[in-house]
Order: sequence, then structure tokens, then C-alpha cells
Amino acid sequence: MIKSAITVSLVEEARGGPFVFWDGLEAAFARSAELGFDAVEIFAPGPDAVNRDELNGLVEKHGLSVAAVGTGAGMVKHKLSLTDPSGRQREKARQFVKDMIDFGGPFKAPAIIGSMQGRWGGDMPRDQALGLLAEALNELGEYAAKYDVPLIYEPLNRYETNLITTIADGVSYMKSLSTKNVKLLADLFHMNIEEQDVAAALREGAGYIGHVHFVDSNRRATGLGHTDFAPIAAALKETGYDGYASAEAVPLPDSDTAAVKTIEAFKKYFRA
Ligand code: LER
Ligand code: MN
Repeated sequence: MIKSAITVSLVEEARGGPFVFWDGLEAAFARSAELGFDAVEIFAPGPDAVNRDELNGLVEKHGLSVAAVGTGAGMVKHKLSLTDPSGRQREKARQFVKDMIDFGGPFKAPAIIGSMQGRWGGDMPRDQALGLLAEALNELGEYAAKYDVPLIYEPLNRYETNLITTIADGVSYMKSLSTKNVKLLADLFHMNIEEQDVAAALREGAGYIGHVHFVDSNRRATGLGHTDFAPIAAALKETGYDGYASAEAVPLPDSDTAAVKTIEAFKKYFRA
């Protein structure tokens, strides 16, 4: 069964970014539980930013899971990328992701590779960048397996990466990897920009999609844009997707309204 999740950012530098809650873990867990979410997705500055006992306490107290952990702070804070021309920087990027896998793993929360994939250009041809990224995903996917969680790889829209921007290209790329422990993230905002038909793309991704960012066309909460969610929900249900629909949305008009709108839409499309 598809489960609901909502994002919290603990990264000050990312203010204005697409995360619903911004005022700390305690408040995010309390409000998410009140609204009936199943889980919280955490965007943290790094692997040591959150005290594990404290997080365990919040998980137990509120009966919520940790849906996933973002790794984008590696890029936002430290300018790291898995396809950096410098081998030393790539090594640092891989280590950052491993540490994030070690942070999320005990909570059964997979790490997400979004902006950490970087982009090709300059001295870095596309094929070489895709090769370096594949090497990293193979290594990190196997690393995540020890926690029995996948590694999540996210195609982004053209303004954020020039590597893989569609689910179909993501599926081909997944097939080219030696590891089978990397799954795709279907972010409905990026897909709204890049896909010809979002529902059809989700059907093509059947079996390869491990996480969904549940968000409207304009990156506002579901219901505050013009995406038609009925065919999207049907595609996810009919293809047997049973991961999270996680609200990675801007906090507009405010965090609470974005959260309420998300859970209303989630119930309408996945629990009716
Ligand atoms: C991360 O999940 C994402 O969607 C990116 O747009 C963040 O830069
Ligand atoms: Mn996303």
C-alpha cells in the first residue's frame, strides 16, 4: 500500500526550497502525526546533524517512520558532486553519501541522490559523467544493501541536471548498472516539466520506482497547481507501487496549509 510522507528541512542555506516544514524535527514530527502522515522525509545538513537517539525518540513517540534522507546538502553546503572532474572531490562526495546511508539505514530510510549527481560540461563529457555516476551508484547501491534499503536515484528537470531527466532514460540507466539495489525517484514536479505524459511514464517505470515526490505542477502542495492527479494515482496503484508519496513542496502559502492540502489529496487519491 502506498504510504504518505512529508518533508522537513534542517538546512538553513536551502531556505525557500521545496520542503514543507522548516522549524525543527520535533515540530515536524508532532504536526505530521496529528495530520495522519505515515512518515517524515528529512533534509539534513549532514550525517551528524541529527542526534540518533533523539530521532529514535521522535519516531517512537509519534508512531512515524523516516521515509528517506536527502543528500543534497553535500552539494548545497560543500559543493560536492559524484561527477566532479576532480577525483578527490568525487571521493568526498561518495563518502558524504555513505555517511548519509549510515544515518538513514538504521531507520530503514533510503538515501536520495538528487543534486549530488551533478551535471556534465566543460572538461567533463556526458558519457564520462554518466560512467562516473554509474560507478558511484553501483558502489553506493551495494553499500545501502547492508541496511536492506535501496539507494534512490532521482532524475531532475533540465534546469537542475543535464544527465538523466526522464523516467524512461532512468530505467535504461538502471538496467545498465551492475547493482540491482538502486531505484528511481519519480518527482512529479520534475516530471511535469520533462515528461510527455506523467502517468504513462510512471507505468513505464513500473518495478524501477522506489520513491515518489508528491507535489503539484508548480512545486506547491498537491491541489495548489494544475496537475491532474487521478491518472497519476491510478498508474501508481495499478503498477503495484508500494513506497511513499512524499510531499517535497514549497511551504506556500505556509507550511501548515501545504501539509493539510497534501494529506487531503493523499487521502482522496490513495485512501478513497
Ligand atoms: C530533490 O529531491 C529535488 O527534487 C531537487 O530538485 C532538489 O534540488
Ligand atoms: Mn525531488
